[in-house]
Amino acid sequence: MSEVLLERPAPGVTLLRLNRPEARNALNLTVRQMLADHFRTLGADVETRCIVLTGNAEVFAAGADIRDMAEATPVDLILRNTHLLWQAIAECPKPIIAAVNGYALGGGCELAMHADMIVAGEGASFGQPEIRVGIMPGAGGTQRLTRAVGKFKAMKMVLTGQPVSARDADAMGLVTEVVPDAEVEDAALKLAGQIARMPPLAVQQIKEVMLAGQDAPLSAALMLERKAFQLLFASRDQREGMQAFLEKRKPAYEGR
Ligand code: CO8
Repeated sequence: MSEVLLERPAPGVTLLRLNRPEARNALNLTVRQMLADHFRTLGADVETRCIVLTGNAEVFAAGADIRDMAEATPVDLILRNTHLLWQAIAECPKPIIAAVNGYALGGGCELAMHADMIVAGEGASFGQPEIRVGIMPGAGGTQRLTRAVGKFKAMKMVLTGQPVSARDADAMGLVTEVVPDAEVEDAALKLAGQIARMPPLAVQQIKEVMLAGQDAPLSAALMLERKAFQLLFASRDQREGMQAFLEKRKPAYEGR
């Protein structure tokens, strides 16, 4: 069976399920290539309005596959070009929700942080344990984590490798919401369904501006926001959304 399963649980919602339980969903090169391919395809798929990425009830992902790396040389790592695979996820224009049960460690935590929202089960844990196997995070763990939770919390996690609980992750701002373990997938799908019913052009502009704005000076970020805001007034969905409000009816968005 495939190591990444694709399901379409509801209109507009696509679910990607990591499926390597025997290796705790460790992200081997095949899985990372499959994820990149899926995210590239779904980014251009009109039927997909929101993507949910999940693992299983015990583990989201236990990191990069240590067997793939144990004997690797720096040249092997350069030639693998895996940053291009991560980039395919980071550049996906559709909102991504990580639904996390159990461990999200190392590359697994970094994968969750590629998402736009994280729904975590009460028993989930997040960590960057790379230091415990002699290395350091290599897919954004030193950077995305610091941006999410601040230097002082991130340093402790990365320098000790000690994971944090879902509750602590929530308090730090690393997750969107914490729900009972058995409800993680449903909560993520419900959130995805809500987003899937929103006007797609507005969704796309919001994601693009929020992510690009994070890396820009405030003045440039505000300009990006202003331009995107103005651009949406060229869409039929802007007319429809506002007319529907004024006519006290539900909007019927077309995505144009
Ligand atoms: N890689 C390869 N195999 C793994 C991994 C992994 N990351 N994690 C678990 N496995 C395998 C085990 O080797 C074991 O295999 P086998 O049955 O053949 O012996 C099987 O999964 C089950 O593992 P455990 O018996 O350890 O299962 P437990 O439920 O007792 O524990 C844990 C689960 C806590 C998740 C534990 O397996 C663990 O600590 N795993 C390693 C976590 C870790 O160190 N992750 C960081 C990896 S390094 C990394 O992610 C670098 C990212 C860099 C970005 C990528 C740039 C290229």
